[in-house]
Amino acid sequence: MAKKIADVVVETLISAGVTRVYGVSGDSLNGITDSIRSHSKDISWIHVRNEEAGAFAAGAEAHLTGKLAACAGSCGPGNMHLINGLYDCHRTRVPVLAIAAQIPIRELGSSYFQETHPEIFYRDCSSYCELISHPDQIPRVLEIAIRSAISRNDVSVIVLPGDLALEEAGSARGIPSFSYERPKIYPSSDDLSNLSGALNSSTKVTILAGAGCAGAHSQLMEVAGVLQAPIVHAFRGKEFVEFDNPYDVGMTGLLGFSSGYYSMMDSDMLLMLGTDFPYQQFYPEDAKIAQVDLRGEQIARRTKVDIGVIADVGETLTALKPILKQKSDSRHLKASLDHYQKTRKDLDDLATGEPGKTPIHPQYLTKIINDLAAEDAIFTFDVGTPTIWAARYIHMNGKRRILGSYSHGSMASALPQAIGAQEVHPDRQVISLSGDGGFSMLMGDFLSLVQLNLPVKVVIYNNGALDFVELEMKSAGIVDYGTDLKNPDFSKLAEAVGIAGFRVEKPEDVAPALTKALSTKGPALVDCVVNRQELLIPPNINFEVVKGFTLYMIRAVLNGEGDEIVDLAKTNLFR
Ligand SMILES: Cc1cc2nc3c(=O)[nH]c(=O)nc-3n(C[C@H](O)[C@H](O)[C@H](O)COP(=O)(O)OP(=O)(O)OC[C@H]3O[C@@H](n4cnc5c(N)ncnc54)[C@H](O)[C@@H]3O)c2cc1C
Ligand SMILES: Cc1ncc(C[n+]2csc(CCOP(=O)(O)OP(=O)(O)O)c2C)c(N)n1
Ligand SMILES: [Mg+2]
Repeated sequence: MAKKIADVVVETLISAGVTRVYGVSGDSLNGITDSIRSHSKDISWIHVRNEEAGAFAAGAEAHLTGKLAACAGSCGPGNMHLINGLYDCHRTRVPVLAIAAQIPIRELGSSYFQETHPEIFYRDCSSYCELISHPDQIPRVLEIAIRSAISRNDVSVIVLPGDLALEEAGSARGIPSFSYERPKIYPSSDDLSNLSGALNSSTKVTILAGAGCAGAHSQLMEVAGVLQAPIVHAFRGKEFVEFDNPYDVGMTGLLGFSSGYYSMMDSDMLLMLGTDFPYQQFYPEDAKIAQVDLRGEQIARRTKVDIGVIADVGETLTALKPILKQKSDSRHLKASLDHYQKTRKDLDDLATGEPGKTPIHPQYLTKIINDLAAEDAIFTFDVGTPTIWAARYIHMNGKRRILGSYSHGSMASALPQAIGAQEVHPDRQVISLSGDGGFSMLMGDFLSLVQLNLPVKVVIYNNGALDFVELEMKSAGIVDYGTDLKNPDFSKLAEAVGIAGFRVEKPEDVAPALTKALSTKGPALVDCVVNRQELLIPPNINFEVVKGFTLYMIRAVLNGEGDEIVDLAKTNLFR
């Protein structure tokens, strides 16, 4: 007997190495979920409470493994919930296949109950998105979707009418097999000689290293040594660049370190390696700029580029090293490192907590999390102020991982990404750094920790506000409005759903509560009441400066001090 289309879909997913599909079931998905049930030796249905969480979880899985992950939603509203998570996967460029179930095929075009057109609205957040309208398209269209997701590191969507999924597959094609082997992309000899010539004739080289440096740590250190170049990282590069790095001068950007900013601005040549750091105003205007990226379309996207090299970072650095001249002048490197040390110390000085002295500073909370977390912990962080604290106080060591909604910038990613991370790594410590706004946004999936038996540790930065937005409002010179959060005691909420809960209101309780939470066998939640007004806008950054644009448009670094923002446009280098 011929197989049902749903079975061919599920067997093709298994063949691509997919072991889980995250989603919420529904009539139009019955064929798929039933087939997953009957293939339960090889693949599981991960029942989340909101499809959006499923898409974020699949994205986290793909980020950590580099392999295809999958999520699904039923027709209409069901798959529509996937969209925000899928945008995140698309922007972060991780391979995810989404199955958007569709209403019965013969009803299409009649404004039938729950009718939507996912093949239209998912087009913008995927590189392949097709409606299956004939049994013969399976497995061919699915194979194309999977190959597209894997080779482009992107989202693919198949829109599958529920009735079609139950029909017999018509195609004689067998179940395809897939490979995760990638070609190596080497720089051309002309590009290499241009690049080495420019680097050899520059005296103050700074490297801006991003996520494209994954797997090239040793080559990066060697080349930085030859060039005597400080290394600034873009946030998504943090986990691959920051550790064991004697050239580290921190991150640049609004949430970065002024040392990172100055090191780039004071260079006469900037070497961008595997980065798409998005903020134009943080790039130097006078320096020569070279950019190495696997994808040609990325070159010069953020700043003018003098030398663009389309190649793999690791291969480029390996080929470059023998033709670079060892630099003897290390003044630029030393000045950058000295500045970094000072910035680092200033930030560390803020991460203190004295017994009996409230409020609890979020910096202190994060430092303690960092100190107590496992050597190979996986951290996820919410967009909002937890992003700042994660960037500054969670240290990478080559074994730890850190995930966030880096490019899409969505709230509420931390908990669902933690779900995906814990599914892939059941034995590793997974810690979600959640905002109180972010946590409550997708709070339904807190219940999934119990249902899926996932020992995720959730830490809530409970500042009673959409704090980051307050900061943005103040910087734009408008009165903060609509940012209050009337929160429950989240630890009691945790206890009510069967999760160990700890409430922390005093600095002296931070470490003991975290110690208990981290050693809890199952999931745990720490609700920590932290200071709301940690970052203030100084008088010189006001409406006149920002003119209604976002905080991200100004050339400023949040330094967390009394003056809270370093307005870099007005400050002398290395003052
Ligand atoms: C609230 C908020 C605030 C933020 N503030 C900051 C900030 O202050 N500073 C900051 O840095 N970021 C900040 N970010 C993150 C920022 O938006 C970007 O996502 C981040 O800077 C991008 O990091 P990246 O360049 O390392 O990674 P990506 O954007 O992923 O870029 C990686 C690049 O490397 C290329 N690549 C991949 N593999 C290879 C390879 N093997 N060889 C060559 N090229 C390769 C890719 O094609 C891509 O172009 C913030 C995010 C949020 C949510
Ligand atoms: C889905 C979504 N909605 C709104 C925003 C705008 N936004 C950015 S940060 C933020 C506040 C986050 O609040 P919370 O999670 O409590 O973190 P806090 O900044 O208070 O620490 C908001 C509303 C967003 N980025 N994503
Ligand atoms: Mg908050």
